[in-house]
Amino acid sequence: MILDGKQIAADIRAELKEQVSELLAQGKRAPKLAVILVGHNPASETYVANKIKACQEVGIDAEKIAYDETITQQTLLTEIHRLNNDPSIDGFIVQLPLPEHINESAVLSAIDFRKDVDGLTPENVGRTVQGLPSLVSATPRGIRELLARYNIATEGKHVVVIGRSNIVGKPIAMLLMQRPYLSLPGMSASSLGDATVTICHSKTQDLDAICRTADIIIVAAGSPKLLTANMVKEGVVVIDVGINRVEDQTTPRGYRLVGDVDFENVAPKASYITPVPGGVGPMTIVSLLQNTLQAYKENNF
Ligand code: NAD
Ligand code: L34
Repeated sequence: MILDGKQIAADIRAELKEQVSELLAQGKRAPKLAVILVGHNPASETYVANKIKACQEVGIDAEKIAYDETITQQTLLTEIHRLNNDPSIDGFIVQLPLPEHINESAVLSAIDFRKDVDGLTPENVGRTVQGLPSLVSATPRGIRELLARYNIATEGKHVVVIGRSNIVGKPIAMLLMQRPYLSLPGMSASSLGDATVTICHSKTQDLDAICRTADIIIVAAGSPKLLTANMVKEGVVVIDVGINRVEDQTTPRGYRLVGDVDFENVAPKASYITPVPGGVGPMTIVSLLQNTLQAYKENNF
């Protein structure tokens, strides 16, 4: 069965739209998100455009703040401090990747954790690890929501995560291994967690054998067809986070998007599987909107 992230994200946007119009009906202002984009990475431009469009659809105000890739780290930090102190902004993100000359962790650490709707500050990551209320990064939040809405239980299951990034691999592993006392505001009632999690990465030995013991596999490696049919057991749940552009002259854009999974051959063995596009990507975007509404409600700037 296909895990239809595109449809679930549309359902959640409709729910968010109702919640925002309720706020407006009460005479409150709309929530507001700001997105900082540095440089002209075509993929980043698409993702940011999708984020702004989704905000507009649900009635969240959105502002894009674009800089040339020559921006200095100091100018970027000054802008972050301005957003931290601007009471009209409920949350903001810095779209990654940043140019080489900018220290990513210095930039992320400068964000006020109460406005960190990407959940990437050390404060929010630490709070998530300790099971305290926090803003959880968008992609892991979206994956968890997708599993919840399809009633896919994780308790006692062996989850294999391929990839150890701060933005996906580490936080999704942490969320799924936890006791499910951490329930996010605005999330489905069914809480997920209590899984046995194995995190794999580029130095992992015998990835194939580890994957064959998995009930659920989450792949976030950025490598087309990394997960093949011989690596999965019958009935596996597969979450494909990868977004790769492969050249394809038969398409108008000259490329098509593929994930990290050999979808055609893995899908027949899977009980559930996400497509690319239309799986985790749209869930990432809608989770950012949920985080923005959460920040708006928790803070009274
Ligand atoms: P990354 O690109 O920073 O790092 C890749 C990770 O995969 C590393 O930890 C590496 O050790 C591991 N890896 C690479 N090749 C491997 C292999 N052959 N075997 C085992 N492990 C391997 O990670 P990221 O930022 O999480 O991005 C991963 C992919 O997910 C990219 O394609 C990215 O575009 C995509 N992504 C998608 C979304 C979404 O919303 N759909 C969100 C974030 C990232
Ligand atoms: N700070 N940087 C920060 N936060 C994030 O959450 C991200 N990410 C990742 C890259 N850098 C970031 C995103 O937003 C990846 N990502 C993202 C967002 C949206 C989509 C994919 C990745 C998305 O909309 N995917 C569509 C297809 C889009 C297309 O046509 O290219 C999909 O259906 O998968």
